Amino acid sequence: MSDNVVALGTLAIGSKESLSAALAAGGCSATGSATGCGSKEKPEDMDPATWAKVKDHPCYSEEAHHYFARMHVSVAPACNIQCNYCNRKYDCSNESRPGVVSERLTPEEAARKVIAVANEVPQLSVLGIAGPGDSAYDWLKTKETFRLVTAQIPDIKLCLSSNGLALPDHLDELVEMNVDHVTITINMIDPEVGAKIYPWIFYNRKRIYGVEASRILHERQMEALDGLVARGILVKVNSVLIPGINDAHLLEVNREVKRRGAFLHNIMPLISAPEHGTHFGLTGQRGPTAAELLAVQEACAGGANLMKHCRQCRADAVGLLGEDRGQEFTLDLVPEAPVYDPAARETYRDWVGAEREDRRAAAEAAQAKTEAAVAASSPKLLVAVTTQGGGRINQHFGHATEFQVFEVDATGVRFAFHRRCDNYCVDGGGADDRLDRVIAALDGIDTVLVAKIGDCPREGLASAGITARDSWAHDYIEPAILALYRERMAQKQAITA
Ligand code: CLF
Ligand code: SF4
Repeated sequence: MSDNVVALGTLAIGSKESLSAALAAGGCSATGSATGCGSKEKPEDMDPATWAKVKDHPCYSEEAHHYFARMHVSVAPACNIQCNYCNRKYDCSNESRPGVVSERLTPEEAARKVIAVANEVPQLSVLGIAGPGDSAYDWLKTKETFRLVTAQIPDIKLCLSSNGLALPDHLDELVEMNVDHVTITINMIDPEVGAKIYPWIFYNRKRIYGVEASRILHERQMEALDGLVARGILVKVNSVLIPGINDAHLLEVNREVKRRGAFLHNIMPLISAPEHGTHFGLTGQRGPTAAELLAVQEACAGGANLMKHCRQCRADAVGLLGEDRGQEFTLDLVPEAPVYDPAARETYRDWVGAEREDRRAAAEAAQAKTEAAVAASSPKLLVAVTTQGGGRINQHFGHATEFQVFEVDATGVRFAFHRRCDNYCVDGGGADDRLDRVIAALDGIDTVLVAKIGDCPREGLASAGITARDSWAHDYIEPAILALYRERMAQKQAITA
């Protein structure tokens, strides 16, 4: 196994007590990337049927992605459209960052891999097909993969991502297959805008170009969205934000998909570089800055619910969002004929149920305390945390390759965004150039909460105006941030008094 593994992903499944202890401990023995985010969806926020569908899905519930993992199997290489941000040699940009998939799988190979992962990764709750082409166009492979897997792991959630063109042909089959979650990538509702993103589509055995191609794509996407919503399937809409092409237009997309019943809207930044070999990469079309992405997301407030914890996964990603354990489960590493053993996943689920309740209760108590102590008009703070899952501050500063950033004010704690960077600590020691990059990644952040940090990086951060604290090491994220907030507001009050 790779050593670049989130500790949560490598929990040995023993008793519930040992799981709690392992998660709370975190610490030096654990290396790798952080995951998690801070949604406050609760059972009472939605109807029971919807809650049952989202509560264990790491993409549809921000809270769930502290606890649950997805895996993608790359069984669908064929695609029926051309996006200017894709060159087909790479993962589907619908659901992944550019990077070739390690291997393309047959449905039988995919099922073998899923069973092997389910035996090793108790957090696994979702099987997704997100390319590297289009899952609805390469339908027979998608369908056969789902059939083979659910025959052995009936409780796994099935999820697919598509450009939408072929989706209307499979709506009833999706219901029959118990697919609860479908993502459609919708970058436009105006074909004139679409013509700048899609040079052609392949539809009804013909290649169609220009505005006409985008008009058909748009109509099929809307037909798919309406048909899925009518059948009770949760639809997430992914939109790639392309500066100068659809940035302002995405507000209209957001309003339209909300009107039609999309459950979530995920506005993702275009990833574009000449070395990707895409049309946009080669013609200098840039992706948005973090501020531009945030501005579009903020402009969409009040429209369709926004997903902010997307990690733009590879089409063969395995693990919690933000981690990539795919290389641990290549075909040459998994058993020839694994037999599924449900024990680990069942034990894990029982434990997570209790842990989530505990965390929610702690967050609610901390919120009540904050409202009693802090004026409603108190300013907002941005606080970063290092976490390796479980909703806790359980990662050392030097190991973090990602910071979860939360905004906090008197009304509560909300996940805001994540920032990636290289981990500061390499081979047991810190690296100055890496600290500079971490400081750049933490630009605008008031305080970073960590499980542990050395004097050197603490001082380096302080000189850049960022406070590092390990006072809430291994605690739940929300109560810790609220405790910090109360402390800071009390200090502020003392200064002004
Ligand atoms: Fe995969 Fe997509 Fe299903 Fe999730 S990913 S098919 S909905 S199981 Fe998730 Fe990855 Fe973002 Fe996609 S973080 S790229 S939204
Ligand atoms: Fe590439 Fe996906 Fe677009 Fe097809 S739908 S061209 S695979 S990004």
